[in-house]
Amino acid sequence: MDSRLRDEGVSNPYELADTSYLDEACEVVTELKARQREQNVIAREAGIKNNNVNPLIDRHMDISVIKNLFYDQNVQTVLDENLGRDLFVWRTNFFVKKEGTGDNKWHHDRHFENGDDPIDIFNTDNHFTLLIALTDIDMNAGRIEYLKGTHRPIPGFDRDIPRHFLETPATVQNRVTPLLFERGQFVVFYSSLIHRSLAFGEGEGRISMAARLARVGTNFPSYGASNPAGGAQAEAEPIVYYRESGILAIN
Ligand SMILES: O=C(O)CCC(=O)C(=O)O
Ligand SMILES: [Fe+2]
Repeated sequence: MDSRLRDEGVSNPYELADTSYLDEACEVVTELKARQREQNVIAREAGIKNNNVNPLIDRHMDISVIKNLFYDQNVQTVLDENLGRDLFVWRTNFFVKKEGTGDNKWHHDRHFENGDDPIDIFNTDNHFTLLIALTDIDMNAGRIEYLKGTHRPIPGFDRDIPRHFLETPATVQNRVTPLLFERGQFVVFYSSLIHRSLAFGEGEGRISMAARLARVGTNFPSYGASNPAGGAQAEAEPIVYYRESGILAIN
C-alpha cells in the first residue's frame, strides 16, 4: 500500500501507462467546455434557466478516450494494490482552468455513505477519488491543494463544518500541501480528504478529470445525504446528481 495514501490521504503521483489518448481527451473536453459556455450564454440572453444536462458530466460512458483511462494498465494496478477490487465509477467531471477561472473552495468528495445511511466521514473503505491530469497542473495553473491527513480525525479540528468553505482553519494551516502534476499523472485519494483548487494564475490552461469511485454494494441515497454539519450547512444534495446512468464497473 502506498504509504502517502495511508498517512496523508492521497497517493503519490503515478504515470499513465498509455498517454496516447491525452491529446484527443483534451480536445474533447475543450469542445465540451465550449458547449457548456454556449448553453449558458444562450440561457442568459434568453433570460431563462439553463436546463441542459451539464455536458462535462459522466462522459466516461460514451466517449472512448475518456472511458479508456480507467482501463489503463497503471491505473488498474494502482487501484488494485491500494483500493482493492470491485470498484465502480459513478461520476466523472472535468476541471478546466484558464484565464478568468476562479477557485474551488475547500471541500471533500464524500457525497453519501451507503443508501440513506448518514455519512461516516472517516470510513476509508468505500468512497475514493481518482484524479488524472490531462495537462500539467503547476503552482500557477489553478493548483490543487489538500489538507494532509484529513482522511483521519485530527485533534482540535472539528469536521462538523460546511461542505464548502473558503478560509483555511487555523488548526490545519500547517497541513496545506500543493498537489502538482505533470501531464498524464494521476493520484487516488480517500474521498474524505479535504482539498481545493486555486483560481487560474498564468501560463497554459489546465484540465483535470475527477472520477468518483465506490465499492460495489454501495447504494445511492434515495434523495441525498446531508452533511454532518447540521443546520443550513447540511443541505442534502438531491438525487438528480446520483445518476445510475453513470455507473461503470472498473475492476
Ligand atoms: O482539479 C480541480 O481543480 C479540483 C479537483 C477536485 O476537487 C476533485 O478532484 O475532487
Ligand atoms: Fe473535489
